[in-house]
Amino acid sequence: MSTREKKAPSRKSNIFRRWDGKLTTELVLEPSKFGLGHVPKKLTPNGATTSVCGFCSTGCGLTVHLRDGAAVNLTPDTNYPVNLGMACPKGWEALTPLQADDRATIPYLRDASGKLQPVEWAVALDVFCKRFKEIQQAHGADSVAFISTGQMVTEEMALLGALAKFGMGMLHGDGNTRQCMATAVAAYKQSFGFDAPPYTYADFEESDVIVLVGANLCIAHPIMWQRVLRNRRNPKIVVIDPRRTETAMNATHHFPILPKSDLSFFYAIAHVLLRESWVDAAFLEKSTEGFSDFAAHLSEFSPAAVSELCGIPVEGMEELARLIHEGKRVSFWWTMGVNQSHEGTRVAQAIINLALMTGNIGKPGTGANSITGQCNAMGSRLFSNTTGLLGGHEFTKEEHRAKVAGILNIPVERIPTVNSLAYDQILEAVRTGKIRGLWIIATNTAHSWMHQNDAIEILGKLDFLVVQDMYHTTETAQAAHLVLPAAGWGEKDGTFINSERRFGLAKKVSRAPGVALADFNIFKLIANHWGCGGMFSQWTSPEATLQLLGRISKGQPCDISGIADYRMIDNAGGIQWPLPEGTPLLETERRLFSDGCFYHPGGKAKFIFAKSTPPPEVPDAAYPFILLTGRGTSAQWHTQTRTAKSAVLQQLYPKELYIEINPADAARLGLSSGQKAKVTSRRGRAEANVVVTACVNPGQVFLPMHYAETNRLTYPMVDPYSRQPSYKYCAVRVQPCKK
Ligand SMILES: Nc1nc2c(c(=O)[nH]1)N[C@H]1C(S)=C(S)[C@@H](COP(=O)(O)OP(=O)(O)OC[C@H]3O[C@@H](n4cnc5c(=O)[nH]c(N)nc54)[C@H](O)[C@@H]3O)O[C@H]1N2
Ligand SMILES: Nc1nc2c(c(=O)[nH]1)N[C@H]1C(S)=C(S)[C@@H](COP(=O)(O)OP(=O)(O)OC[C@H]3O[C@@H](n4cnc5c(=O)[nH]c(N)nc54)[C@H](O)[C@@H]3O)O[C@H]1N2
Ligand code: SF4
Ligand SMILES: [Mo]
Repeated sequence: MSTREKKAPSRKSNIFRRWDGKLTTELVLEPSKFGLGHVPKKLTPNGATTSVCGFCSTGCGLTVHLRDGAAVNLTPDTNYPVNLGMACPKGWEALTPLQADDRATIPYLRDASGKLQPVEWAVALDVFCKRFKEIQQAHGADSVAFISTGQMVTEEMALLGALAKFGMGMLHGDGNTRQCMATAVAAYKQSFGFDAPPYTYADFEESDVIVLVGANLCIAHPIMWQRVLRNRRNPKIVVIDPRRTETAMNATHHFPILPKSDLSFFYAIAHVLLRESWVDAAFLEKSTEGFSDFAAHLSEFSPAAVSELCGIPVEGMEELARLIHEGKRVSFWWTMGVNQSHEGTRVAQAIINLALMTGNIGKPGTGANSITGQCNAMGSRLFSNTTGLLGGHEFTKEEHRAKVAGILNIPVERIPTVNSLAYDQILEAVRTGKIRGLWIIATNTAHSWMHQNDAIEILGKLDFLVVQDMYHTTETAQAAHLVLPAAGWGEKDGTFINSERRFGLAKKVSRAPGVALADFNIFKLIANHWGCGGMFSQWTSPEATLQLLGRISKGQPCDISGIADYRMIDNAGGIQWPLPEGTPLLETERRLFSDGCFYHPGGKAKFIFAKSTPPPEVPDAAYPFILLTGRGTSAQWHTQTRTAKSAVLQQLYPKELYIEINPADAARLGLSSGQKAKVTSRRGRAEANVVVTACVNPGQVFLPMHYAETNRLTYPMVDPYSRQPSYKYCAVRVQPCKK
């Protein structure tokens, strides 16, 4: 290279038209000089780098356009195998929430008068360690616990879990993934022997019959829905959802099942398949066990016997069974309509059973497929050290503890031998005074937990509550004694694992405001301050951490020891687990179980089933409606700490809480659209704007979860196997508000 070439400016200007039509100038930069992150930025010719979205579990690839090394805007990545150039409104607007005025830019400590006051990091770290240590000394190591998230990068959640449990001696830590994916985890573990969603997104395109259960893809996973639309096989699209959702409107078949009647409904479908001998006997024999018991269980679930309970005519159930039989490739997908239920684990397994008995698994366009929620719910399930030991291991297995301790080079006694309490049990232990210190990271309990008034009261009992968040204004941060300011998506490096088990790389493309730090760095600082920093000497960077996790995962179903480094993930367009060391990465899309072998000893999947039980609170004369809750629009994310900060997104959703109610009910109550209604449950009340719509059936109403009021009403109950809350069923009363 000549001197002239070397000195030639490394920038080139270009004019780009943004998605909103505005023109913008992009500059091509040398990433090593101006790059903000530790990751070498894969430069595209126009001065941009790649990343993956930090909202939902679809895990879309984004092209982030840079100026002076920092993000100026973004566009969907046209080469990424997940989204193929598409993104939903949240993805397009992902950079905007980083600029919000209420970012936590410095730690805050509650002063004697009860006000949160800004303090230096040194003070925050001192108080953090002193208060938690005092509590542990007075009440035992397990009197302090943590609640983590599915929204940090894998490396951060792993470091948090290791620091809290191995370093600080906590026994109990759970995550908001409990609210979301715990049911799928429990169902897969019991049925397949490991928590393993088997599919790849290509299965949406390769199915003849796509069965969506309690999943509103058009709103919650819009880009997965785009993958459905790319299906060229003219598929039957079946939606099983009490509401006529946007997805149901676009389906070929909609079964508006009565809420929480799924278990009997799916047993009836299985009953018909068995009655007609529409089963895959060879697959049952080779790859499953327990089918004959299941077959006996099905005898009482004829369509006629359950039709009334499910609100679906006999012919409807017969038709669905026929569709499943006639479809060469049938895929079953479920989301929160199933997971959030008092008997969700068994419902998920009823769906799994349908795939098993018809041999619809391990082949293109098939599968019993749980769709995840948050960008890194899968990371939380396998690598957060909360419900399971790092890398899909078990705390209760001596050989697992020894293996992990050996690789981490820590004394094996530092690893707890018992499982954590679940989220609801941690809160219960706070209520009874057993847990007195709580560290909440990247979740907004005071808004998103069920029976909110009670949850807030419980948080108020804590001797010391630390909240680590991007914003100091969240409902939970407002209840904290100490707020630690965290960098968010786009301000740090690391990996997310999407719904189809794909590791994607998120990069630092923007500086965190003030003295906010990446969660990874906060955890490292705390480790040093606590006095256990030496245990984490191998955890030098997020990338080194992923390599460490790769070594830990060796030999597990989620083995990722073949992922060499971040560059490999970036260049490959993401990498699905498993990828054991030495395995060549030949394809961009892979599914599990193509050999018909599952993870139980013996390799067989199990048929698991149970009697159905009614939910604990059902409508009565005083509270005559069933309250359903869920996602409202594709522009709103959960408790709205991020999406409420974008003026563009604000145009796309109603500002205030609204309630959807059927025209017949509205007429009876004298309610019309635009009016305000009072919604009351035995636990709380809310005011909502009335939306009269036939999309909800008579006797049911729907409230979106994005408004804080909704969870004042919800009933505190969990599935017994997964301990996941059942957010989608309780009894409420609806009345016009007095003018
Ligand atoms: N825009 C947007 N997208 C998101 C999110 C977001 O906040 N905003 N969150 C992400 C997360 S974390 C998650 S977990 C997913 C959730 O994604 P989804 O589960 O698709 O969303 P929900 O609206 O919670 O629930 C889905 C449907 O379940 C139905 N349902 C309720 N009760 C029952 C029942 O008893 N049986 C059946 N069969 N269906 C029932 C509801 O009517 C609802 O339409 O979305 C992810 N994507
Ligand atoms: N009624 C009802 N309630 C529900 C549901 C429902 O369907 N109905 N769905 C449930 C489900 S599936 C879910 S997943 C939960 C979600 O519930 P939450 O997890 O409470 O919701 P989020 O608003 O996503 O909260 C994430 C928090 O993390 C912060 N954050 C984001 N990125 C980072 C980061 O990198 N570092 C740090 N430290 N903080 C960060 C955000 O500012 C925000 O405060 O809600 C559950 N609640
Ligand atoms: S679909 Fe999910 S991952 Fe894709 S852009 Fe939207 S929020 Fe991000
Ligand atoms: Mo979720």
